[in-house]
Amino acid sequence: MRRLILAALMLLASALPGAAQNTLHVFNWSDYIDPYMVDRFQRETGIRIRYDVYDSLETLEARLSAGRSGFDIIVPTSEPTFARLVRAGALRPLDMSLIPNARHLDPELMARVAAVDPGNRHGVIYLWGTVGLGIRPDRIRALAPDAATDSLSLLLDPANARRLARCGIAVMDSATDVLPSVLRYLGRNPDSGEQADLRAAEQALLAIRPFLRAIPPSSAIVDALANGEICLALSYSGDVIQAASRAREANRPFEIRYIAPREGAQLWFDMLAIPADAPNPEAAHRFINFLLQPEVMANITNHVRYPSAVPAARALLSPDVANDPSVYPDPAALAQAFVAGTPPPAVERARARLWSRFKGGR
Ligand code: N2P
Repeated sequence: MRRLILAALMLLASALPGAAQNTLHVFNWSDYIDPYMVDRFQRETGIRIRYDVYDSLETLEARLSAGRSGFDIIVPTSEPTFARLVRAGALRPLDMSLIPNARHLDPELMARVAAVDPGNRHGVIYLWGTVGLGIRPDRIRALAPDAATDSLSLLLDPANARRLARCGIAVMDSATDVLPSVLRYLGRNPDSGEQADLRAAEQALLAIRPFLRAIPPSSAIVDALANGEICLALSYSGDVIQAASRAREANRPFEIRYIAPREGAQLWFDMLAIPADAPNPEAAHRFINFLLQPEVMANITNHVRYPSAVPAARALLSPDVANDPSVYPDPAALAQAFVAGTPPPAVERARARLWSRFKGGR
């Protein structure tokens, strides 16, 4: 009898618009939204957002593979993570009738991610960007005056790294988002799983390892650059541009600049997606639809300095963001850019091992 009453009560609770029904659990990259937009969604809908962050695809994948994540919204990069989730059936197909604002999306950009998600059924682009260098031009001019500042050689030529070690160098902690750029710099296939290529990448990384101050989570690089603790970093475009604006706001006596390497920057697209087992898919759809409003997207880009896939948002940006040439990469940089693929599991494991040897400096 007790058990029956309990079952009846539970049934009742799930039918009521109770706590679980009214909560949306978001798992997003750090520094990747305008917090006022989170508040606004909560106020407009009465849905409470529980917001957690990660700062690498490795962390996101680990949390998801543990199972039953409880997340309603995740923001995986189209390749490799989103592609893997689509293939594994781990995402819920989107109900486009609940996302009328998807009409604002740039069809050309959406076509690019359809390569891994036929028909764009499981995700829409949130923000996009590149992987490149954050630099402090004043320190680099002083310590390595002859070094090219538009090339990954600033970091990966050991002669440069040796000279710049004094002002602080950091490489974000992510095999997935660093190795493709290293391979590309070496003139190799960025997706390669060939032993010879991986060995070459490892050697290149080990050769600069003694000169690195840190291999921190990507989220730590923003402040380290803005505070002047480091003068060179490999990280995500918008994170560096956020650092530049934080340095300006704090009246630092130096400038931070973002460099998309001339060897070709890795271009990536981050997707809004709903896990197949999301507890609150209805709220997740509402959130996606909310985010895709041009005015909301403009606020987000103003705040995080990453471009969106909503062209109408561009006219609504604040002038300093709209006029910053590094926020929306110019056509020349885009033509040079490459998109990384989705390495098979064995290659992924070899890369992870390479990365831990690099971190350990052996
Ligand atoms: C934000 C990181 C950007 C996402 N801190 C990289 N795909």
